Amino acid sequence: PSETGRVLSIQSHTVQGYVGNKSAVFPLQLLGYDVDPINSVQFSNHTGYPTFKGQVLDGQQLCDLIEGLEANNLLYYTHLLTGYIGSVSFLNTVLQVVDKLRTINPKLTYVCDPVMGDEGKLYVPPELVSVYREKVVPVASMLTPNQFEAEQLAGFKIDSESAGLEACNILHAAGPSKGQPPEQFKIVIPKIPAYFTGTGDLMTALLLGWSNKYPDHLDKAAELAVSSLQALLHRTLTDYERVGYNLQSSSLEIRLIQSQDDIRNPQVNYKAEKY
Ligand code: PLP
Ligand code: PXL
Repeated sequence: PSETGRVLSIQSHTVQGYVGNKSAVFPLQLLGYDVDPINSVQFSNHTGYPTFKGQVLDGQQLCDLIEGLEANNLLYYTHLLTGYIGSVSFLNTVLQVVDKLRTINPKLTYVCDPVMGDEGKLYVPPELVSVYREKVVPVASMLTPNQFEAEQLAGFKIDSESAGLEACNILHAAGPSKGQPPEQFKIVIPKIPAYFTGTGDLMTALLLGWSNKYPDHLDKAAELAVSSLQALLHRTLTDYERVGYNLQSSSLEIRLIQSQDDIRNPQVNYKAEKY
């Protein structure tokens, strides 16, 4: 494995529970990264609860933080990681941050989770979709869309495995390393009959962490990330079941801290099959 890095992570903060930076920072630190979190919001809890309270950072406030770092020569990062972004103006500011970080480190890896929605529904303003498609996809080094998000970005319905592969080809060709031949593989994961929050944020962080350690073996990196995540999901499920919780009644808070050994040293139980 090669050297670890310095990650700027622009994501949500929740006081209670694990989404956004609360899901991403600790695992990246466990994998040996220096992580500098910018909290794009600070909420009491995630938005899946009946209510939440808190503050939202605007694009100017993000610029202020970046300027402060720049003024002290503290803007050297190997990786930028972004997750849920709630407005076009904030996303446009993030795009300026990508440019600025790349003037300081042209090799900066931008890992983008293009959070837009799930199960056929958008949960961000619809104007964000074209910004992700037209401006973010071309500059992102790694994208982690779910099926719905891949459909939004590729522009067609994914109703088969071959349509999924085609969407990946289209997104890859629109990205910054279009010259490289895309490598495709799949990992089969049994569906767990429960809802979790923060898992996508954790998955993207783990993919960043492991793909940087094994840059020429994305299949191995994905096996490690998926294996950690599945171990954590099974622990979460078991813990809730032990106290007799109704798994369908709301989404489960992931057992992140309790899963630190599975993050540091995952046992690979899920293997990638090459196409
Ligand atoms: N990736 C994997 C392998 C998962 O198991 C999960 C959820 O459990 C996710 C990603 C999260 O998906 P989403 O981004 O749709 O929340
Ligand atoms: O996991 C994505 C996410 C990010 N940020 C906030 C959230 C959620 C999911 O609920 O509430 C504030």
